[in-house]
Amino acid sequence: MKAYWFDNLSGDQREDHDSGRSVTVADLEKLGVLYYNLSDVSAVNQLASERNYKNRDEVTVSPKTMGDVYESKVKSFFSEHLHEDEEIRYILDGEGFFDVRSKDDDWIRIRLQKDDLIILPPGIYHRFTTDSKNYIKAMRLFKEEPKWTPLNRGPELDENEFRKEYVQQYGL
Ligand code: KMT
Ligand code: NI
Repeated sequence: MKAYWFDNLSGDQREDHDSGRSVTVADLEKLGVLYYNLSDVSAVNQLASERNYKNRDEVTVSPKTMGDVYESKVKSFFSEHLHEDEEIRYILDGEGFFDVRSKDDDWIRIRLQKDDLIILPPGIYHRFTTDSKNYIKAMRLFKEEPKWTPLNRGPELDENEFRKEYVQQYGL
């Protein structure tokens, strides 16, 4: 895992976009973003059961597994959105970037690789992309009644109760 401020330069979303200014795990925690490095799936199972996760799947995001829809999938993952439930991703192979919005609405880029696990709180604006190697395999964990549909950012989302709760809890 490596977290840093996104450079906001134009260019392919899959490039590093590293401004050179790093962000710590403690900084991420202040946004409600939790990071773990877990090499053993039994530790993932324990975390999942503590947080009442009941379902999971595995997805491989790559041209090989997705064929023609790969490029459009990668673009759709990269549209800024939130969920009304936690988002847990455990990286099994490859690499990718989760970008999350800071308190000042800037982007923090989080590079994840094998054994990295991230928990994004409900209501945080974020987006995802593969890196220039175009390959990531991840476990996605869901609660019993998942409400993890991406809600794309727009003015009306300021009124969303999960967004309001997030803003209130983390003092944005
Ligand atoms: C997400 O939340 O955008 C995804 O699930 C992307 C694939 S998982 C790395
Ligand atoms: Ni998401």
